[in-house]
Amino acid sequence: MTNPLYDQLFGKHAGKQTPFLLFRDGTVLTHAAFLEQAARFAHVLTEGGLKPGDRVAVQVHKSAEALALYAACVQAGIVFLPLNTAYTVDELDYFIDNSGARIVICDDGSKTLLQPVADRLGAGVETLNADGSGSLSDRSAAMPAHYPTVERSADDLAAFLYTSGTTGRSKGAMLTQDNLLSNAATLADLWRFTAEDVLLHALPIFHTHGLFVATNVTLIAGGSMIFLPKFDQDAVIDLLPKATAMMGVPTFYTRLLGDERFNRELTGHMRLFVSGSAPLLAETHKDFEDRTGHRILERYGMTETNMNTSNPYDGERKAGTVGPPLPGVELIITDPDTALELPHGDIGQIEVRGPNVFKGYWQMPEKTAAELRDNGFFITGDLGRIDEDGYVQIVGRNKDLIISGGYNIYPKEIELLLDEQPGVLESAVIGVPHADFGETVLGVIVPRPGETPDPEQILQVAGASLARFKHPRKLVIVDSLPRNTMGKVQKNLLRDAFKDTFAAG
Ligand code: MCA
Ligand code: AMP
Repeated sequence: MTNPLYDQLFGKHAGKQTPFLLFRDGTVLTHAAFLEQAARFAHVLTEGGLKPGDRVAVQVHKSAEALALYAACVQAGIVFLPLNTAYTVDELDYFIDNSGARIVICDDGSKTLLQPVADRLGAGVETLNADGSGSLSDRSAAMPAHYPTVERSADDLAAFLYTSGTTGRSKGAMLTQDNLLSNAATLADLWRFTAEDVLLHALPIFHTHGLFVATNVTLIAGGSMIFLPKFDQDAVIDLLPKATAMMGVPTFYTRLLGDERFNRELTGHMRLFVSGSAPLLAETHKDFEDRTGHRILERYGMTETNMNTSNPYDGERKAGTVGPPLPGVELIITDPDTALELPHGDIGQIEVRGPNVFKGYWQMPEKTAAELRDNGFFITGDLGRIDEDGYVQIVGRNKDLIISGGYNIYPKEIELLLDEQPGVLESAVIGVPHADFGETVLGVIVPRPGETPDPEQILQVAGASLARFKHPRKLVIVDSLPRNTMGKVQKNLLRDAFKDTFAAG
């Protein structure tokens, strides 16, 4: 085998005239046509001087071509670095610089802003638009539809995904071919994916869930995907009759439950609904079953580890749990202070080890050492327990993280920005319950003595440098922040004080 990830996900479908991507307008892209486009892109990238192991930073809208670019990188041994389309130029500057990406691929609309950043950092720029047009596609048109797959081993890097941290600086999680491949194989088997499956794909493809779980699982099984540019309720309801399975964040399911067209009749033929990326309320699990007769299958993962646990396909899918560890994955509960394993049933920090666990953070050995133990266990930062049936329950987080609609937001990054604003002495950013997004961002500000910060103006400044989903939905001004005897801000008290701010959505 020359390139295990390419061979298992893509190569084995070469020449197949079977449907791979289905679109709302009825268009179908076959496996063969998809792979030919990928091969053409691989030629453009390597003729542009990229070598195996080089990084390509990609901030493009979801499209067949965007996915073909991922396949092209795998085939050419290039490290694929997908970036949230909501990121601002300031945010992208950091990712391009930190990763040392040799080329940036964005849409024509972002090129003017990104070109100077790329020039300063010595990277090239190509464009790829939502409709598949752009300089990358133009250049690819003249390229051969076959590309000699570059040899890679299971331990070679396949992708970087940036994940924020408690210090506010994002870290590039280095994922190997085997991290992705082993997880895709395990999940496809566990969730019984076959070539007959049609996955309704409404997730973004710049994160683990939409790219490595949804797409890789479908590809390894040889199935097809109804490929929606984003979650659009009408489109999902229109197309569900053609699908066999769907994966989503809890917001997808709460939104669908708010629509009376989403009922037993519409979903009766479906084989599977999977949820992850954020906690699914037991209440949503129950409402979903009452409405459709389906029990959502909840699983638990992270950027650094892909998926760790899953409720079973057959057998009890327990609401409020994320199921037992996946085959091949070890999961232990440890004491955060002593790092010792806790007795069965106790609450502690969740640690995982297995072929799914990443190689470390790019050029950050201290951060890697702090989270990835020498014995191979990764400290997830989640708190949980294992119940009497071996199912994992996540009960909280030992890390300061907000999850809004499935997107992760690290308060520190926002606090650093708020603290710099005129009239602000200090700030605390917290997550508070939100009916649609699960949690949303609230900023708490303490003014400098005698000064009156202007929340409107502060929100405007934040808007210029932070992705929209990270913006505080509200800023409140308080006299002081509650602190414990060690001087640490007691965010739990703030969360409690402001828990009803958005309770009604
Ligand atoms: C959009 N907005 C958001 C979010 N999404 N704000 C906070 N949190 C969000 N998640 C902004 C929009 O810019 C817009 O701002 C306003 O909120 C409302 O937009 P709306 O149209 O309602 O939102 P949407 O475009 O429908 O998007 C909501 C969404 C989307 C469908 C839930 O966020 C989504 O697809 N989330 C999935 C994220 C995901 O794939 N996570 C997996 C990460 P304005 O109105 O001001 O313009 S991987 C992971 O976590 C691990 C590994 C795992 O286990 O899977
Ligand atoms: P990310 O940084 O995007 O990799 O997000 C990973 C985090 O999402 C995990 O550490 C958990 O805190 C959270 N997460 C993922 N799936 C679930 C789930 N099913 N239930 C609760 N939290 C989850």
